[in-house]
Amino acid sequence: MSIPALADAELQEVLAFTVALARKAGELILEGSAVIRATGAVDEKKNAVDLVTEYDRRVEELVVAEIKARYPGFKFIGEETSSARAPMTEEPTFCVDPIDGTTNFVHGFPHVCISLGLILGKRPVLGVIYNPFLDELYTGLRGHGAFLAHPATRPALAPARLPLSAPRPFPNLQGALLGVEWGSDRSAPLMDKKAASFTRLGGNPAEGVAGGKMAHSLRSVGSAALNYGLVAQGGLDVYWEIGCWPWDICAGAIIAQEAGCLVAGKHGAPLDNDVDEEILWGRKYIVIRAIGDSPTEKGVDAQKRLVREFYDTVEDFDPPAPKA
Ligand code: LIP
Repeated sequence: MSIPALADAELQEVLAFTVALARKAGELILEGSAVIRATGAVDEKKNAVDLVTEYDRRVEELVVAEIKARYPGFKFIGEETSSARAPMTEEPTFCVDPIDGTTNFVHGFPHVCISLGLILGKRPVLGVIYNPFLDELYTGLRGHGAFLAHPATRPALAPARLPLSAPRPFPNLQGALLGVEWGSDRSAPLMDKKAASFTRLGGNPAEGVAGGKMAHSLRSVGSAALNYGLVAQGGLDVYWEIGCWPWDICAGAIIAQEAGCLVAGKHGAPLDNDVDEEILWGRKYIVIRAIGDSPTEKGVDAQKRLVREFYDTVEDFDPPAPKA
């Protein structure tokens, strides 16, 4: 994959800027949380579970203004302002979800973050995810690793490199902890496919679930970006979702790659860990944690085998096209 040069020092500077911006946005998200829960001021986008608040828009406005002031030449893709897919260019492009986990935000469920990714040469190269409720700051920079820090509550603690512990073996899906989401597409055909997928991932084949993998459990955190962070740190083994957008996953993808994860798109697509434009806009996402080499299988081969096994277990479906 060819990525146009942006000097390393420049990227480090962009990372420092992006971290500061994420923390500033985090303050606005915290302020907004109290206001939204007091006023109940929530709007619907495509349906009654696809939510947006005044603070999604205000955080995006803050982010756009700060990026324009500091990097006027950079392009921008954002959840609240980029309704249509524009062709990607080779230029540095911020890809931002101002509040990922809006449903959690509205309910006061504290798994909410801002997700800021930088795309260069049509690939994510830098990612910052910040959950201000739990003070979790995930960062990743191409070639420099991924880290988790707690800047407000534990400022003296050095950021921890991801994954947080040496990659454990991962022989099969049985025994895995899997991140899945219900998403906001709720038609009967899609709900049937999601429910059937979850049943097979968790179900016991010895007790009648045909094709059941009997994973340890399934988790729905409610934020794609935080799911990537959790797989990068090794807390989740796999995260899979259909229906998200580039701004949900861009920052998470580079953080996960830098933590040794395999990041991929739709069923049957190449498993070469190249997060290109097709994957970014493909709306079908899977990421699997780092796996150490075993005497019989290299970690990267185990990742590919398990992604194939996962995709053979779940149902594929196409998310509905957004309303014009
Ligand atoms: C959310 C995702 C979540 C998904 C939701 C939604 P939002 O993003 O991160 O994983 O299940 O449908 O897309 O809308 O909170 O920015």
